[in-house]
Amino acid sequence: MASIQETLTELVPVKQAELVALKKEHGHKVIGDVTVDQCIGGGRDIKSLFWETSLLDAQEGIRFRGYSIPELQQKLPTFKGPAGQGEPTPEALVWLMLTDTIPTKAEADSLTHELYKRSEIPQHVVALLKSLPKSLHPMSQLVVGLMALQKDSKFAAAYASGVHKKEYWKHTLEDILDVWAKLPELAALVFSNTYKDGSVGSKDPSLDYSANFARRLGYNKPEFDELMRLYLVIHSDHEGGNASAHTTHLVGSTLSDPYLSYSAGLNALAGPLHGLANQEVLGWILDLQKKFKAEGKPVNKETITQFAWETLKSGKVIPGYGHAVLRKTDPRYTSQREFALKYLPDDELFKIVGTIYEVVPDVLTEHGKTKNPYPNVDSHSGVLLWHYGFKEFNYYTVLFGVSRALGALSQVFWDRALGMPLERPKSVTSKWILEHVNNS
Ligand code: FCX
Repeated sequence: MASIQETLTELVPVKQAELVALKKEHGHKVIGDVTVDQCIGGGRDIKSLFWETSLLDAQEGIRFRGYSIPELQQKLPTFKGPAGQGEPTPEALVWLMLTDTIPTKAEADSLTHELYKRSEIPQHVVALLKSLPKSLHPMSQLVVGLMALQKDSKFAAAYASGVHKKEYWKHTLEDILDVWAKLPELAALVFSNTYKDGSVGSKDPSLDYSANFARRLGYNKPEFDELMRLYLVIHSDHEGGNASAHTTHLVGSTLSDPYLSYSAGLNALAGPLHGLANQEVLGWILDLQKKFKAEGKPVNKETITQFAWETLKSGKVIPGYGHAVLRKTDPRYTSQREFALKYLPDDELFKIVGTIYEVVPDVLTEHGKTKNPYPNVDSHSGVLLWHYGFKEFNYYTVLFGVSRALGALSQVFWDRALGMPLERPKSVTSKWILEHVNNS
């Protein structure tokens, strides 16, 4: 069986030739126009990014290399065996995102092994993380840890020694495998530094990436391992325009190595309109519960509606709802709901999430601003973690950060393998726009 490195060594020249042919044959053709609204409106829908690992449809949601989430659940190998014996593993998804091919169980397992081998964290990084104040947000701690690991970047070392540009992708792949392997370790250290005594649970070479991450965090239940697999799979990639993926790609285009590029992506993920929304959702639900308990009222459709309007009238967003591109319920929300129906149908917070779903789309529609009144991925993830006793919700975005590395860096691999150039779109001033529209 070929390793991931051997498989990619065969594939890279094929994909390079395909891109050369695409440019030669179709390079001059038009795929979109840009309006003034789009230019001053965050670039929505402008087709100007190249992203191979996944594609988002506004109505249907995300597809990874052409496969929807339910299709991944039917086709990708699981921890126990072939597809269908539980949730797919993130290692299997990574194989698919990198190679454009569904892996066999043996191929996915070889990647598990490869990552396990690389997972050790140097002592200077452990000491650095332990020196950080517990009050520093876990996302900031994660970025500090990843930046400190950059000392060992194989790409940066190869570049400094004058390696030929045709070889960049090999050293990039080395770094990417190292970052994927070490991120859960870093994340577990951040967790322990923030909430426990600084020590982490032990890992086990017979387990997969997700179960080992769960053990490091202190969780031993196979059902929680399944949740971790689902979580790491569905948060991994959402095409290229979202802020964390785009930032990683942009910074990588300067030939910053994968440590530097993904640290930048994590900083984007840490914003409340992006990944931080998952902690905001939990906070919103707990505030709602607390308020109505204090007032002696039940949490039901009426009180949730009242709370939603209070949020909107105080000039805040309802976290976990709306999306820049999606225009329907996020399939990542649906897959988490299905998990909850299977494993925790009677959970109190899960029921509240269900009731929120029954009323908030109508509230947002009546409010009349948001283009998409439906829930996104962040509106469900917190209650699943909470159910298993994972209540440190300021930490939730770190889990998102471990997952998003899988997609964003799979694309960085192809960026270097395909020789993608420095990203540098054109900006214009308001004066330029006025002159342009008046003269056309
Ligand atoms: N609650 C209240 N108002 C909302 C809203 C929400 N959930 N979603 C959108 N709006 C508002 C916007 O704030 C904007 O108001 P403005 O005109 O006063 O600036 C208006 O509706 C139009 O926004 P819209 O075009 O629909 O959405 P955007 O593309 O500008 O923004 C996000 C998309 C996701 C940022 C927006 O829906 C939001 O703030 N949602 C809540 C935060 C959240 O859940 N983020 C996570 C998103 C995602 F899943 C992820 O990255 O993790």
